[in-house]
Amino acid sequence: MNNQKIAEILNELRERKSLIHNITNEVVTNFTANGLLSLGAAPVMAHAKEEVEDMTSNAQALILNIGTLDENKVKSMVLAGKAANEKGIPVVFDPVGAGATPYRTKVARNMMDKIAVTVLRGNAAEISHMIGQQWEIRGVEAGETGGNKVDLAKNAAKQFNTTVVITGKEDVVSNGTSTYLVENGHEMLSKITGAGCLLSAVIGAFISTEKDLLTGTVAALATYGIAAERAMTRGGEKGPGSFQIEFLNQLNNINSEIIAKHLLVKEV
Ligand code: ATP
Ligand code: TZP
Ligand code: MG
Ligand code: MG
Repeated sequence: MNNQKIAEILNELRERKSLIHNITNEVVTNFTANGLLSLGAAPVMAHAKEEVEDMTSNAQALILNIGTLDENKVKSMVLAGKAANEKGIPVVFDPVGAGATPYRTKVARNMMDKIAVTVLRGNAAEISHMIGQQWEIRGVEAGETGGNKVDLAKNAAKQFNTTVVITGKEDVVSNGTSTYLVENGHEMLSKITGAGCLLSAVIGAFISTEKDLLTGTVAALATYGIAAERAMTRGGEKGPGSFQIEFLNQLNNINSEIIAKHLLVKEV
């Protein structure tokens, strides 16, 4: 993975101002929209069953996030997901809290049956519960790591026949055959709500312009992590409140020179 390629994808999504349709949770809606705008994409939030298919059809990526789920939202997600599949629009699925309750786990697994998900992104606990393992989860947060994240990502990618991202201190991306580790990021991201949810939307923005899913996904993770590192030396170190604001600034400011200096990606 080279920094030139990452910069190219970022420039293209900015030029194109990719429209990202989010059906997401009530906690992170505003932060996700602001994060996508800062990066250079165009967010839209819409979840009414009467309009989701039309909205998705006009978008360059669809993000499905079950953070605050209910039956209506789940129905809308399936409708939108099917519309995206028909039109060849990439779908990112964030199974927030899978494993925390049986309902969430069931909905998350059903989603993988009903929709062709392009990229599945979660913390290690969520992904483990999706494939029948039970790593510790507390609400929407992963507990202590319950095993090898590289193996977990590979297994999930094979089982679902898709690209899987597991985030945490290091991020793992696997399609079951090739696997990458992205070491950019900062633990302050775990002190603000929605860091994972916004990342899922950012992955959608990157794969809206890059058809090679491993490349697009790794590019998204590295860009996001480097923006967080930069935020921590420009005011974010004061605490989570300042960090959240400065992180948005750095998603806006990040460019090819900054990426070239800080990129930490390896194939494993
Ligand atoms: P959780 O609720 O368990 O925190 P999440 O859905 O919020 O899960 P994270 O795993 O926190 O998602 O990942 C969101 C972003 O935060 C990713 O870019 C990840 O690399 C980064 N991140 C999380 N924890 C750390 C850490 N300890 N060090 C560096 N980066 C981190
Ligand atoms: N509760 C339901 S959804 C949500 C919370 C706290 C936000 C989760 O965001 P993230 O990105 O997984 O930390
Ligand atoms: Mg987090
Ligand atoms: Mg999450």
